[in-house]
Amino acid sequence: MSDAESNEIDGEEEIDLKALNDEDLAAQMHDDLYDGLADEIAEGTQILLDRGWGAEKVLNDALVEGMRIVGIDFRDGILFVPEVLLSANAMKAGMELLRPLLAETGVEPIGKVVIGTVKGDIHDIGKNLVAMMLEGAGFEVVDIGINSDVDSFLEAIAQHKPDILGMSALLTTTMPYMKVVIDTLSEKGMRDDFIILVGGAPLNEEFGEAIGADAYCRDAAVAAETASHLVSARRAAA
Ligand code: B1M
Repeated sequence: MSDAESNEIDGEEEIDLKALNDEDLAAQMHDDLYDGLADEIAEGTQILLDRGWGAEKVLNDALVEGMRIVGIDFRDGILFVPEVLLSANAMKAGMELLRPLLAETGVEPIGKVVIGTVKGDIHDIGKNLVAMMLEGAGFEVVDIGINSDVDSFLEAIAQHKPDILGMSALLTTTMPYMKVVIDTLSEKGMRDDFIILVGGAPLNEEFGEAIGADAYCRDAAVAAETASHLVSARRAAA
């Protein structure tokens, strides 16, 4: 790295993000996410946008990829909860800048979604991204947050009368709770009142089918596509 790109301040290396080319900047953002540097992530995100990167490219290549690396070291016991919380906070600083771009839509809502992370689970980055992309696809989104139990879902459904119910789970221990919600809806005779979409890193298509969801969505883009497709299909069939 040249002197123009880095300075030594109080023994800490200060990097001029603007002086980096796109590839080095994305790599630097992976490091900054790892180190939980929210200001640097916001700055890097803005620089990439200013250079003409699309919001989805910034999201996937700079932020999600950085979080993937964090996840590996978290799994391997190299990073711990407090450090990963800082990474999550930094990721959110970048996502805040992307939010208006991902959620940009000038049209009337094409449907309503109630979404939440299920009981026992406090991971919300993926859910928040899904909510943003659904908004971008033209849905009105009611986000009921993390650690949501059956009653919270039922309350939100009664209040908002959504077309779609979305559930997120990031832990193998919390994903079975999605079935608890779906079974409760079935018992109450409400299961077919809306489309149910599920997602989260430990899930797969078979799991989605086994618990009686309408679809498993691998990522936020697939969630937005699937939501639009299933809502149109349901309206056409009505
Ligand atoms: Co946690 N954590 N965590 N964690 N954490 C994972 C999930 C883990 C895989 C890490 C690892 O071991 N490699 C592991 C789970 C293992 C397992 O069960 N299979 C794990 C663990 C074990 C834990 C704790 C138990 C650790 C501990 O305390 N010992 C603990 C549990 C807390 C709890 O929930 N009760 C815990 C805590 C935390 C933090 C609080 C520190 C923090 C969360 C902060 C926050 O979310 N605000 C955290 C984080 C950040 C992670 C990792 C590193 C990153 C998750 C993330 O944000 N990914 C994660 C490792 C990993 O996944 N690589 C890990 C980025 C995000 C964009 O992707 O969430 O997958 P993702 O969302 C995607 C798709 O999955 C999909 O679309 C999204 C966008 O494309 N999607 C949906 C998600 N939800 C959807 C819903 C839909 C559709 C699609 O509905 C329609």
